[in-house]
Amino acid sequence: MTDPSSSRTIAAIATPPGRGGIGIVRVSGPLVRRIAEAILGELPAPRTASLHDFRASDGSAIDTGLALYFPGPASFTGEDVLELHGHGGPVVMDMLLARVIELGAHLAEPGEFSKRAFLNDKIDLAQAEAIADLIDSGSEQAARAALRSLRGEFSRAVHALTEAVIETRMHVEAAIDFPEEEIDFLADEALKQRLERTLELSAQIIANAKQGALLREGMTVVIAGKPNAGKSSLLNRLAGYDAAIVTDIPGTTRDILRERIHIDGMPLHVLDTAGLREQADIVEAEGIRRAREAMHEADRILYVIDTSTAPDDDSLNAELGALPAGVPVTLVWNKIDLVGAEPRYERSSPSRVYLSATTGQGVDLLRTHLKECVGYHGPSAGTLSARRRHLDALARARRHLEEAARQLTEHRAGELMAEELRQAQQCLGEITGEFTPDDLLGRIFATFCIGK
Ligand SMILES: Nc1nc2c(ncn2[C@@H]2O[C@H](COP(=O)(O)OP(=O)(O)OP(=O)(O)O)[C@@H](O)[C@H]2O)c(=O)[nH]1
Ligand SMILES: [Mg+2]
Repeated sequence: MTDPSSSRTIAAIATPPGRGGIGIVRVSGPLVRRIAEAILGELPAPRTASLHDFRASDGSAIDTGLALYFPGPASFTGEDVLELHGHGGPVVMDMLLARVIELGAHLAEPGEFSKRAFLNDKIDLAQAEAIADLIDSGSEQAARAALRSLRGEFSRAVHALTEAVIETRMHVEAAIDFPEEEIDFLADEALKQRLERTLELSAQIIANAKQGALLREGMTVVIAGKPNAGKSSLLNRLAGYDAAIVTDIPGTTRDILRERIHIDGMPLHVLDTAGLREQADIVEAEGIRRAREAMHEADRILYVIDTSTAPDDDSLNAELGALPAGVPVTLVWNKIDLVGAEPRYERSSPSRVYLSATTGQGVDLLRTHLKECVGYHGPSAGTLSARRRHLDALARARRHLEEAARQLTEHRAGELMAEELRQAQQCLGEITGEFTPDDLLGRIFATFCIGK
């Protein structure tokens, strides 16, 4: 992969704007040696910090600080890199950057350092994204997951899966090349087992990556239930202020209310919705339609039940049966204060939390539960930072693998199976950047900040 702009030398202030003890200007590209000689009077020894005056064109000192020189390819970008560690004042930093530009460097675009590292094969795409995620992480757990991905754990998992797909593909394609034996090859139990193992591996990676994506982006939780169950009260309790209108009139909430909240630093999108019922006027009916739509997109549904008027098992099962399949549900038994019950958390399937939105009893149990759902606490050693983009590619890869399995078991169709496997491999390549279209690359790096 080549990038015509990579012959340019780029520079940026790598530290955040504002005032600080130290500010760093980072330079990468072929002009680094000349720039170092002009500003420092010499090329510093590689990878060794040395104290220098940073000189303007007239020889006067702009600042004094440490210089670090990393000759390519053993540098972050793979090119010659120079770091000038000066004092972190906006004016000094701007003067130093202007001096570097004067010597022929160009202002770096957002993410351009990481992009060069990617184009020069220093890191793959998933690792480049992990850098941005590490810097942006909103919690310790998210940071740890990002670091694991940055160190290549996620990429290695994806590579292992890719290898498994390639091996299966080779097996199938060999069978196609020997048509007289094709049937035997495809009937081979070993092939079926290999495909099953590949599917298992993909399920495992998807589970770990999903956790990571939830940590990074926050899961979306939809509060649903019958009118008056206390959904809006629960939203207000979680948000910590009166975000939604609460009345004792069933059908109070019509539009969807969205709140972004944090539970001990874990981001969460909470949606309050219109109560689900059959008889409703036009406005409420539209609200209910939107509620159902939101539930489909949710990572989890909090299904609120009024404990004081609790439905019997059959009607509750009917209510739950009407929820979208495949979205995990937590049963929130609300209003325990009315029946004098104690707060309780049952890690059953589905999980149940007994609480009172009005008094706040048991709401901490719900918070604990939500954290557990994301693996926010407890063992999260396998969690890898991942983005929706990765999950999407993994899900597509899995669909192709499942289709390949179907072609094998139902039709013994070697050619079609090989094609599905090829497409699965392609999807996995998008994650690490082997098969990522240029415009997508551009978009990914553009979301980075300058100096990364
Ligand atoms: N005692 C008690 N009352 C509650 C509790 N939660 C909600 N309520 C009351 O139940 C009524 C309905 O509460 P809302 O939060 O508006 O219920 P909702 O589910 O949003 O209702 P709709 O928007 O109409 O679907 C209000 O009078 C609340 O004060 C609770 O935990 N205990
Ligand atoms: Mg409401």
